Order: sequence, then C-alpha cells, then structure tokens
Amino acid sequence: MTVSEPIWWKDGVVYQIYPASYKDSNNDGLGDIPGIVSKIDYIKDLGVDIVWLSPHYDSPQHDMGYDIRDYESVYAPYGTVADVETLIEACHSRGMRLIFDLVINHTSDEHKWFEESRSSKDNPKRDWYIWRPAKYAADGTRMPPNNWRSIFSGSAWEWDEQTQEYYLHLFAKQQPDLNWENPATRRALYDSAMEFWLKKGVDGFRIDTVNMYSKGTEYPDAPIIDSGIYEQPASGLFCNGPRMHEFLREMNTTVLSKYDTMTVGELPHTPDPAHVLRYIGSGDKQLDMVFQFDIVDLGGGKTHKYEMEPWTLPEMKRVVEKWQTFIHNTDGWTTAFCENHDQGRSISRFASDAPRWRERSAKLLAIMMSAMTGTLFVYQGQEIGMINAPKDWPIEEYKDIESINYYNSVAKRTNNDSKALDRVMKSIQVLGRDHARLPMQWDDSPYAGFTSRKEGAWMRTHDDYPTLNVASQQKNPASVLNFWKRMLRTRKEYRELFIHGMFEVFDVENEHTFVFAKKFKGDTAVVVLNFGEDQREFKRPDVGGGKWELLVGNVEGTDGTVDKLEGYEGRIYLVN
Ligand code: TEU
Repeated sequence: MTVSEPIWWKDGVVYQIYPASYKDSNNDGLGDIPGIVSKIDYIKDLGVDIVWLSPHYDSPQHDMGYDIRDYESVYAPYGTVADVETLIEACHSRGMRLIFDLVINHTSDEHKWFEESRSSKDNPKRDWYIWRPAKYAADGTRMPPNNWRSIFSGSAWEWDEQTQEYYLHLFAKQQPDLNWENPATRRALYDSAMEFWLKKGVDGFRIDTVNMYSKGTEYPDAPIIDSGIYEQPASGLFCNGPRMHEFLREMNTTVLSKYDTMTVGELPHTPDPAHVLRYIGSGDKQLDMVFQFDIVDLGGGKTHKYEMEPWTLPEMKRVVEKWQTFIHNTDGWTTAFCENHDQGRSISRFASDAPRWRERSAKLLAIMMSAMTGTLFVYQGQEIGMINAPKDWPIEEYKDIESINYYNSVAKRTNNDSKALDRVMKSIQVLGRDHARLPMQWDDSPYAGFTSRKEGAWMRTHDDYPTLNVASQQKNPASVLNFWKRMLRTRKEYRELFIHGMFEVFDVENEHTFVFAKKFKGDTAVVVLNFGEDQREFKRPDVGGGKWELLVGNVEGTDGTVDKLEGYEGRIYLVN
C-alpha cells in the first residue's frame, strides 16, 4: 500500500518563524536572521522539512513587517540580503526548504510606489493604489466613499489632504491597498516581490490575504451589523472579488510555473468548501493549499473578534471535520494548523494552561495535529508548549496594532466604561495576537536566552520561562519537545494514514471527548482525545478490524486497554 511518491510540500512539516521573536544575535532586543541561522540545527532536529519565515522585508513596522517599504531589501535590524541568502543556504544544505511571506495586497505608505501615487492626481502611479473622491452628507460633512471598517478598526479610507481624495486601506492606514486592476501594478509585484527572491532560491510563499486582491470596482456600502457605529465589517464585499481566480492564474503562468515552489494562501471569510476548491484544484493551477480559519476563529465574536463568545467541543469537531474532509475524492489538498502569529496559543485557547495540565494539554494537541490530513504547520514555541501571557499583564504590555486599536476604539466609544474595557481585555487575554509574539524561550538565563541586551527584549518575556524552555526540555525525555519530535516521526512513519488518510469523526455531539479515525486503504488509526480535566469514558467506534494496538499516548504507563481517559489524555490506536 503506497501513496504515489511523496510530494515535498504535501508530506513536509512546516515550521513558522516570526523573526522579531525567534533569536537575537546582536543584542538589540530584537530577533534577527543570523539568530535564526544559529538555531538551524535545532529546527532540523525537530523534524522540520520546510521553514516559513514571516516578513523580513524593509518596513516601518506598523504591523510587524506586514507593511513593506521595499520588497527587495531586508529590515536592517533583522540583517541584510546576504544574511537571508545564508539562511536559504543553511536550509538547503540540510535538506530543508524555505518559504517567505508574500504580502502583496498592500504595501507600506512609505513604499516609493505609494509616495509617487500620493504625490499628485496625474502621477503615472496614481492608479497603482485605490483612490476615490469624498462623499458629502446633507449637512456638507465630508464622508469616506463607503462605510467599510478597517480590519484594524476605524474607517478603511484615509483622507489625503494634498490631493483631496481618500485611499483605501483594509488594514492600518499605513498599509494602503494596491490596485490589482492595473496590469502594470501586478507586473511590478511579480518582479519585485516574487522573482527577486525566487531567483535567489526561495522555495515558495505563504501568501498573505490572498483573496482580497480583487474587490470589484463599485465599493458599495456594507450592510449594518454593528449598530451605533458608522463603520461596518465588510469582508463579504472585499474578499473573493470577481477577478480573484484570474489574477492567481496569471501569477502562476507568469511567475510560479517557472520554479518548483509551494504556495499556501491565507483564505479568510470563505466558508463554502466548493469555493475553496476552486482555489486549490490541481487542474486549474492557482494555489497548492490554503489556510481556512474556522478552527482559530472559534471563540471570536460576531461583531468583532475581541467580543469573545463561548465555543463548544462539538463546534470544534464540526469545523475540523469540514476542512479535513472537503478534499475527499478531489485533487485538492488541505492544511492542518492551530497556531500562527495572529493567534493566542493553542493550549490556552483549546485546552488548559493551568500548571497542572499544560504539558498534558500540549501533548494532547500534538497528537491531534500530527494525526491530521494535509500539510502540517507548527508555529515557533508550539513545540515546547508555550502558553498565553499571564492574565495579570496590563494592556500596556500588549503591542499589537489590532488589539491596541480595538481597545482604544472601545474606550472612545464608551467613554472609558470599565465594564466594556474589561470585556475587551478578557478577549485579548485569550485571542490577542501578541501571545504568539512573545520571545522564544530558549533557556533559563535572563530573558529566556532570547537576547543578552541588558534592558531585555522588544516584548516582555513570559514570566514562566525559567521552567518552560527549550534547554530544560531537551534534557527531559518526557518533555513536550521530545513528545512533538516523536509525533512528527510517527506522522511520517505512518504517512499514508496520517498525512493522506480519510478522516471520519464519531459521536460529534459529545462535549468532552473527540474521537476520530484515519483510514487509508485497509489500514485504520483511531484517535481519542479528552478535552477536559475530568476522567471520561470513550466508546470504541466500529471501524471494522479486530485488534486495537496503542501506538502513542500522552499519559505514561497506560497500555490503552481501559476505555477511560484521564484529564486531557489523548491516544492513537492502530486497528488491524
Ligand atoms: O492577516 C490577514 C487577516 O485576514 C487578519 O484579519 C487575520 O485574520 C487577523 O490578524 C486575525 O486577528 C494577515 C497577517 O497574517 C497579519 O499578521 C497581518 O496583520 C495582515 O495580514 C495584514 O497584512
């Protein structure tokens, strides 16, 4: 029984690195490229095949490098183009690949293209961005062209005094949206953002907000779902516009088809599997795979992410099932992830970060993720079970534009109402993007061995680093780190079942245990997970076959014969 030859981007494990927070080599408090190079053997040893580097480009850093000033140079505190070439070589010489973040929905407002565009209405690059005249209310008040809300709060339009028009920014006002309708803009992006690095040997891209390039040309108002405020969420109007698929086909024909690359596109606000399949079918080449966000959106609010709502285990099972099975009997491919740089840590969100449970929880989630079909993505620090920042950290410790802007907008809207602000703070403590951006915890020396700068890192180091760090886990055979390594080996050893198998969930409405099977031809594995502190029985599903053999578990000394799970216990059985 074999799956056709492994394809590197399907069978490979991807490890995401956030350069600001991985390793500081020159003691300025910020991570950098040489710091990553110094940890390359650690990464290889983990069982990683592909490294995904979050933006390393020159940037004024209003959104941690997702606001790019120059695609062809490196943010100076991170290093130089030569340092990045060294990183490419360090990965390649160890048999690993390296992919970059491709951020081409918008640039920084300091990009020279935008500086030209905003200089006058008749500048040849005026049309490279999205400019519109003001609207005027009956009383003469100047209004933006429509009511769209920026993903980072406030209007998605910014008034430009000099040329007396608004420009569109779906994210921060320092991130103007590019006009993809203009072929010259697209060509410039292909050359500057893509080919420049592909020629240097980079192996592909994680493509930021890949479904927002085509927004139509009408810009209608969004329906009102958040009453009492003018700006409204508008993702239904700016995602998956009419020319999206055409643009991605063009990107493939013009650029990607010349190289052996992988692409993984960020596909928010696209709930329909049939629609997602249009992006990833192998016949109509657009993207190799996408991130669909249902799993990490669990708990986010309807009017705004930071208006947190409770979620249930059956909901989680349904979204996992949906995105595990939507490729069955198609030629599409999927991804498996539960963390990235935009999310709270998975242990704190989906299991328990209480001292008694955090290690068990980390291993439970490692079991769940390693058994999933698709390309597996692990985010830095997930492999040692890093958790959210402590709850007593005040808002001043948080740095992210998304959290800060929303907190400030609620403060303004409610005149500093303490109840409203408490509610936002509680959401940020769980869902805030900063949790994933805390410095990597290497050892128990000051600032977790991330930096030797006297004043510490750019962002506060987690209070728990003296006990939760790489060095101590390397020494301990029972650590989360060694467990992850083992799980990644197991995933590869049984690649047909885990990477390529068919997923089937059982007992969906059970609120405590998550039981699913993976099947490939005649082989079956069953995964049983307890998502609570209390001991729970589970029912062995009828998957055919007779003998259940415990392959792996996160509670030492269990032989798997008793159908009861301890708190946060997880097991995988092979059924023959
Ligand atoms: O995120 C795109 C995106 O859709 C965000 O709304 C994401 O869902 C949000 O951060 C979750 O809270 C990408 C990057 O991953 C993010 O870091 C950038 O800030 C953003 O694009 C703008 O480039």
